[in-house]
Amino acid sequence: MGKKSNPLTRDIDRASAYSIVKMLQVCDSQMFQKEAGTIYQRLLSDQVVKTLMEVAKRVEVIIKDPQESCVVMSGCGTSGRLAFLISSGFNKALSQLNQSEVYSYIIAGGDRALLSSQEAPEDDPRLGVLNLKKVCEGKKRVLFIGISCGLSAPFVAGQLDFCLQHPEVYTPVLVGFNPAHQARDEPIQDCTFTFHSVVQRMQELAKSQKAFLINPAVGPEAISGSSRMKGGSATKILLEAAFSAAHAATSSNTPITHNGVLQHMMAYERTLAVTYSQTDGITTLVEAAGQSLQCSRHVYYLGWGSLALLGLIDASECSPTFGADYEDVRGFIRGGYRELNNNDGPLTSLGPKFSIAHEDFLHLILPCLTDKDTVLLIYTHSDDATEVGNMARRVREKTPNLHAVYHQADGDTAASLQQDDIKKLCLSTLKITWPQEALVSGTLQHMRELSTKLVLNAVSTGAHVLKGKIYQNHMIDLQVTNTKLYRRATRLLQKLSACPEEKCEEALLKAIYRVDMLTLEMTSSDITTHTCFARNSTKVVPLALVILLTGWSLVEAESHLKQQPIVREAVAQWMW
Ligand code: S6P
Repeated sequence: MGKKSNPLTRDIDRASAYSIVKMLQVCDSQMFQKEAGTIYQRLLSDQVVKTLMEVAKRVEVIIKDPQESCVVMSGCGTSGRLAFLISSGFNKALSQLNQSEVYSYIIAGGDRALLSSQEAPEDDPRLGVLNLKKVCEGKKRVLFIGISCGLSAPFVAGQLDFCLQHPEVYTPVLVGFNPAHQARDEPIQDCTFTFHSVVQRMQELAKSQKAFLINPAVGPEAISGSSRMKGGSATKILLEAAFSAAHAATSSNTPITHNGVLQHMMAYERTLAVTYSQTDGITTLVEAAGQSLQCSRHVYYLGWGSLALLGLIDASECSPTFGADYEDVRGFIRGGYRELNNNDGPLTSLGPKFSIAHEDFLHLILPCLTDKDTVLLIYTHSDDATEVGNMARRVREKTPNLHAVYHQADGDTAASLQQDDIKKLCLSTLKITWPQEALVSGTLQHMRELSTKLVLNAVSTGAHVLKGKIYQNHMIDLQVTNTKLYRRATRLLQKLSACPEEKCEEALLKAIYRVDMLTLEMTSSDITTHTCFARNSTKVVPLALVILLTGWSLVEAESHLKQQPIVREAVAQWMW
């Protein structure tokens, strides 16, 4: 998944909002493509389902012995955010049954990374191990689930290596979306292992079920490397299928079966169909958000319950993915940190981007809201409709550019009366109706969450594409703040300029250090030093590309880029 660009979206940068949504639909449906014709496992492959069953059995044992054991999920960026979302949901489900919570999450960079981009800790395997030891203190049995979509994060590799060294306590599971042989083989500073070598050791142990690998192919991302999209969705699908089976086994004595796990996963396939059957509604949202971003205004997600979390997550990903400012797309959750219930509690003191409650929106944002901003209400029929209505009215006083994403259960007429009032206040309402059977099978929440994720990913991706942030299907203005991103930037420069690797890296360094002549100190520093320095530089990759294509000096390149900040146009102009 990591390095390939998806041929389906090669021209996404020049597509209309409607075509963008259609392309995303085709990309997402690749997740459920069957194995035929490929040698790689897919999401619904027998082997994947079998492994999920084994993992579910381990989780079942842990739920029955919560004092001495736990399930830990860990990842960087989106993978860590998904670890948080999933652990929150399943812990809540356990509490509702008066059972002890068994799930914990680790996100590289700590809780601040749930809401902001912290790319550097991804490179630190030791930090991963420290975090893991802390979470597992006193536990005798730990099911560790490391999530790295590209099988690449050193933070996770360190944790898996630690588990492999302590098999008496830890059983490692790896979730990712690359074939094992494509795991990253780049040396990790001060370590004897690479991600690839860890995967090889796990493959050996997997034969005796002492380790588990869950790595189906899901097809390349619509925007190259944007694993927040399919990577995140597939992570959610796989882990929820396994945990749901474990919960059903403990609470209602339903045995963990192949068919049970498969059926749960297929409910997500239906989720895609239900969601994308609303292409027109999603297109309207993409257009509205695109227009807001195009005129440097903002998009706000106001959500209730766990769906609000998906808004927070989607918004926080815009800055690392599109080089956006945190104010461009923002999420707010009813109940703020109380509802979030994260490890470290309220993070408000860390700065304005950590204000996430609806009250914060009312105090900080509402007074300056204009009709160029787009506001999205995200809620379900079980949320307090009076409250949603009040919020809608407050927003409506400032702007008509208010939209709703509303999930209702089939045949739920009681809720629809109040819903009508809200609908009248909104410019558009994306109404997603779920069949009653989803209510019964307990998959409703998971389906609504995935559906919301797909819609919001489409809105923020589509809006940034319309803003001109993408070239073909590559994000050019990516941050270069860890080794993965540094390598990606170099590859991208090679691809777009056709210059040799060495020259591309040289241009990249010039743009990072903002000089025309690199000093020996700069060229002899390691990648970590470069990526640390790059934290304070902007437009690094576009600048490097302009330098490569035109031979201009840094100052010249900077001034041209200022005149034409839309990277798509800028690049097109220099390339032909
Ligand atoms: C990707 C996102 C990143 C990744 C992170 C972890 O859209 O912006 O933050 O989630 O780099 O990647 P991986 O491959 O280890 O899951």
